[in-house]
Amino acid sequence: MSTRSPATAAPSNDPPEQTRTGMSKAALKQAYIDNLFYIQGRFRDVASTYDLYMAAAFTARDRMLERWVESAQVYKTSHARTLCYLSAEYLLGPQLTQNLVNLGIAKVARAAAEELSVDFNAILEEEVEPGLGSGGLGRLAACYLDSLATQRIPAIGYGIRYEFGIFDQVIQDGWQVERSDNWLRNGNPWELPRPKISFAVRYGGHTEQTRDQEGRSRVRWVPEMVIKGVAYDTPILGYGVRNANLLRLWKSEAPESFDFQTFNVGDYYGAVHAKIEAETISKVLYPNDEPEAGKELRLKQQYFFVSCSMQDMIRLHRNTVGPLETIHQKFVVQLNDTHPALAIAELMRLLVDEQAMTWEQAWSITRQTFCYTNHTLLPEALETWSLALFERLLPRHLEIIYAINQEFLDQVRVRFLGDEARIARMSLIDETHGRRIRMAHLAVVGSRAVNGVAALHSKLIKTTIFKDFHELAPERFHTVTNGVTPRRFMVVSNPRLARLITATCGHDRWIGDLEYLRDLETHADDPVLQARWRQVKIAAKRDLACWLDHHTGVPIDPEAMFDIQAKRLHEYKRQHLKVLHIIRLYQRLKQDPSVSMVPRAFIFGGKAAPGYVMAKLMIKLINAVGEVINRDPQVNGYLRVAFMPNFNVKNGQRLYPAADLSEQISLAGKEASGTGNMKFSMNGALTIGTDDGANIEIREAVGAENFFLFGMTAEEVQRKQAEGYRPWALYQGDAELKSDIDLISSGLFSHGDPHLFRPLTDHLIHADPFMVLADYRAYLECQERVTEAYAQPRRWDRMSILNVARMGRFSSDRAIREYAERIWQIEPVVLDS
Ligand code: F58
Repeated sequence: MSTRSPATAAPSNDPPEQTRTGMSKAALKQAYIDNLFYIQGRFRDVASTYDLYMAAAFTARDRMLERWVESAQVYKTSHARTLCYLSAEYLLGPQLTQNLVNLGIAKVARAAAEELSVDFNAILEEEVEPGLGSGGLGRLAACYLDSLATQRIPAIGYGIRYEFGIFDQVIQDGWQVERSDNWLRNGNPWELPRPKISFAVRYGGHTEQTRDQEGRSRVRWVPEMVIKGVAYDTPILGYGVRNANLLRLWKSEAPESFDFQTFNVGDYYGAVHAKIEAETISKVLYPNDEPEAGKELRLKQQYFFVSCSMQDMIRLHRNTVGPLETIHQKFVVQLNDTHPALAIAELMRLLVDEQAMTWEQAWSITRQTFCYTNHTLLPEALETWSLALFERLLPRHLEIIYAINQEFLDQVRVRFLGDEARIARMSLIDETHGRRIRMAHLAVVGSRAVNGVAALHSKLIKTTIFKDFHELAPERFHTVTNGVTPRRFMVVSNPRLARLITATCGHDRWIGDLEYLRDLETHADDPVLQARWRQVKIAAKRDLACWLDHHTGVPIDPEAMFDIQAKRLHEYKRQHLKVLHIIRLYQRLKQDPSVSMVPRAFIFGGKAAPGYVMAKLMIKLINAVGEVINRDPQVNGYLRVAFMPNFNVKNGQRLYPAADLSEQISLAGKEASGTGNMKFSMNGALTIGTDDGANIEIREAVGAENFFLFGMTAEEVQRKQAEGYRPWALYQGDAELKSDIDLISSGLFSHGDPHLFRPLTDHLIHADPFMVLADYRAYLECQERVTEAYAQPRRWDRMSILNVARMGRFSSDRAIREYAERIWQIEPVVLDS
């Protein structure tokens, strides 16, 4: 391409009005060159990879906008009932391929780019992902956006446009080091700023009692600080439909008036400070899954985005339907965990204080509007806010919460006469840990539906953290097992497998309706399919091995079994149980070098919260064990250990297709659902897992004979803990276990330093809150069964094919249909094509 005129890039037979958004290869080529010229200001021959990426993104976006505008119009004129999904996190991952797939032009766009001598894989590598989430919860929100559009449910996702998303993880000397994620530095082609859609958000100050013109008593909030939230919109396409929904993220800014006011009285530095303070609110995502301790900025963030979102919802309702009394008929608000639960108090404030509605009517509307999903049972992860902090930042909301609480506890009193202990347990205010607001209780009391994210989890919330609430109103409790989108986690991340499935089934209907994967079942024993299945897997393993070699320097044989654990680092997820298994195999080989073993590559990925010392030590341990094993010629023909740095959506997409074995080994009762378990299984990995979260349902779906189950059940865990768990006795009673732990303490993995891993080994031996030692033996035995199965390739292939064939239930499309029918009562809106 040496042309100097962007308009002559390719002869086109399309009518002129089609070339801007046409889908033919010629139209795409023309659009690509036009976008390169008119948006990036570049000719093809001087364009950088980044310019080429941006041109490709804008070419896709132009085509998305057409569907988006059409959807907005149809939703508006049909007065469609709409879902507002409130989530503090959206872990979107790279957008380009996903959008091309959902536009139905992935193949032709690649061909068009290649005809322009663009290396498509290189531009995909150039893409920076919006890491606006830290783990499963944020990624679930992104999967649900995809499925909401695909299921034609009118929806708006509301959240925060963090300037810095989840940190980038680099590994230095085996330790995690955090680097800030400046994902916006080169611009974001997928978003549209909406400077005119902005709302004031207030903080601090005090409240005053006043009277309105009719003499009714009212509350006026006199804030100390006012900032502005500005909307940034990202279109979200459905697959196989024309529907497109909206992700609206709020950025915090200083309102000009505020800024100038201070400036005019001569306080220049004060004005600048106020501006910085305002902008700080949407600056950075909190990566912690550690206990919250007075994180003022985080509370500010939560209020910031729910206030903007509730104000926007009211504005939209006014623009379309009208009377506020019907807002709960137009909108349902789904709270993704408790982080947006303040929306309940904020809607009350807006309706009562600003719209002059009576408390009773406002409460009735609010109670019919919200639904709440719980994602954790871990007591330390349940959000609470200190009353003092809350009062200082949100004095009016505290009054509202008190009023809600009083009314609620009065009901409880009447229902359970004299049961004061119950009142204390159910109160929105925890008086036992220095007066704190229990956000989960606010979410339950203010919602008409509460759900857990897997069957076991939903059962457990009803018998533990929400037992009293369940006794009060059992009909409000539901379960919706999580799901993941097969577009991203199969079609985008594993195109080879997607092609093989389509060829085998004779159709690609499975992409839009994952139950069609069942068509694979009858082929599970077909040797031809099995051979191809194996080729697809080995090709993905080769890709991953190459990437890992390049990024970690650990060479891995693609013929080895790829045994992968990729998820946030946390003691309850028990990466250290996996490490003990590796050490056992290592010791076995060292003691008897003639022992024959199926070669395994142990691959880990995951970030630790920056303040979670034990999780960071676990990363160091994995790398330290890897260092010793990988360079020991006596064992490294059989064992390799690699830690993939910076596990995020993009890197996850390299792992799922390449896994033979998926490690889902949390202590039973602790993992609410898990979604990585689904992603691995959909890509043909077999699972070794505990009786926990969605593992249980995956096992039921794929068949017990196609799943490696081990360890205690949640009930056994509870029983053992009640009886008094003594890890020390287990350590003393199992010679192999003792020698594995002792090897860590010996300093072998720490250049002779016996102290480095002491906090970890001591904690295991003396406390072991997640019962690693109790499941150790069962885990090793189960791994023996894995080895045995892997040594029989045809059996393994059959199991792998059946796993994929039976994963239909774990599509996020199914989950969204369940929410829409059972919880939201929202009908799909079909757009004519
Ligand atoms: C996860 N929670 C659950 N929280 O642990 C997992 O079992 C479940 O599959 C998933 O939600 C989706 O339901 C989770 O990812 C967070 O990331 C929080 C974000 C905010 C800070 C505290 C952790």
